[in-house]
Amino acid sequence: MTEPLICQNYIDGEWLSAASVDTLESRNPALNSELVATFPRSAAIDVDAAVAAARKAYRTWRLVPAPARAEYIFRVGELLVKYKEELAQLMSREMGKPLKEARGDVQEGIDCAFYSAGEGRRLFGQTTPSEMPNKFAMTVRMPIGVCALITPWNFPVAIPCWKIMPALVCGNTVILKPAEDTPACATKLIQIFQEAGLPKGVINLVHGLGEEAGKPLVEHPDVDLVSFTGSSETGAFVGATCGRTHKRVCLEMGGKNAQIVMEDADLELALDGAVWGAFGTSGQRCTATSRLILHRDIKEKFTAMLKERTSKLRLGAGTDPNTDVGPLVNASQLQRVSKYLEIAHQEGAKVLMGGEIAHEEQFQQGYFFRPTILDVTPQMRVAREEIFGPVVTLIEVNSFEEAIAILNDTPYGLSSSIYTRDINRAFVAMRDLEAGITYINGPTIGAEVHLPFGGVKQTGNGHREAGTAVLDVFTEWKTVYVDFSGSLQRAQIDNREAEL
Ligand code: UN1
Repeated sequence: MTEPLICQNYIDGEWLSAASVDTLESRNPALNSELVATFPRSAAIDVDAAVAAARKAYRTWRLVPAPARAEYIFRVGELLVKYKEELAQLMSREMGKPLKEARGDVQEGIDCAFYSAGEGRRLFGQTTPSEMPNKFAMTVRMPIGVCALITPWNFPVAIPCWKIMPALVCGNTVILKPAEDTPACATKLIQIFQEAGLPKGVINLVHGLGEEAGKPLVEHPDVDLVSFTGSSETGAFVGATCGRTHKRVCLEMGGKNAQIVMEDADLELALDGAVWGAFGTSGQRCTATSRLILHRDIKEKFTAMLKERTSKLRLGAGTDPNTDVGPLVNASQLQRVSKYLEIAHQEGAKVLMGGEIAHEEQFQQGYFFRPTILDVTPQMRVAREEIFGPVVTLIEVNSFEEAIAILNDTPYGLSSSIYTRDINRAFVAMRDLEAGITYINGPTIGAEVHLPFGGVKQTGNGHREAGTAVLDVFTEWKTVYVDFSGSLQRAQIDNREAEL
């Protein structure tokens, strides 16, 4: 067994314990006896130190030319390539996702590094004519300042990279508060930024619990921006706090994503998509397929195909190369999923497969829930609320129009998908599905880093991560006028004098 990692905070270029001597534990969700790491139980006093370091570093970092800032991120990308396997193994042990997916998670970080690094030589603004003679007008992107980045455990490398990399290229300094389930992944990631040679204070790491470390960070008066990915409940607190204190805030929260399968779809293809979308990462993705909206003509056949395929999925530890579906991340997630199954029973949903904790000997030390298929009606809570586990609900519809209406009948709007061979339906779906992302003949998961990522309705607050859209999160526009006429020119007035 590998020795547990002793994680520390990283503040002003130093690895430090928290002010409190208390530490917390990160354990393998497939094998609870295995301690993966211990990490500091930070509090407001540690957050203060990190914010002060980030504030100090901001004064000089914002003046480093953007292409030079970006070169550090390029180096991080190269180091992520070097440490990819090590990080993937650690991730699999720490939060349970199968190795193949863990490698994909790190790869998303690598992609983000090389993409963000290129942005250092773009960060385009606009030039536009002035209405006055001998006057020049342009816009430039300015950094915001000190950014608090609060990240979840389900993509413990990719999501921090999505936030840290563009934030730094844009000239901000950051404090990362990672999820308490994945402190080891966060520590290893920040070590990589350190190895890339980032100046001290530009990137800081504060471990701990949401209540004790996350909350003071969000409330801190010297934090200018908060970027948060996680639950809708915590997001509501973050949004309200930032609203009250006039901080910029980017929120990525819940989803209840659906895949439509029409009667003209390639059913084998739709099946591949459904299984990957519903059970990849044990359904613990914001983008996971939680509802399958099936046309009545194919429902019976498709359900039989789905049951057959799902029954072959191998449940196991993420580190076992034969595993298809790993454990849930912790006991409370297991409890949450079990609770939803109780609700499903009470509401009269039909359990077509799974529906229970896996009790066999080899699963006893982990948080394993069997891949589950529920036949439901659209009003049931399991068809409306985010479960975040390996549970997919089947909803029958009579028409294309009904399929669209049911898909949209949710407060969330992150990802959506339709399988059809009808080009007209595909285009109507692209227009009418209320979601930040729509896939045609592909599953609801699989976002790429150079395109905007985010949701409509209650999934987010109008911002997008990734792509060039993320620059609008991490910069403010500055409008610059240069008057080279040598005299006072009054806009809207002096150029209208002749009209009198
Ligand atoms: C998330 O679950 O928050 O599209 C991120 C996907 C991944 C990212 C998911 N590339 O599923």
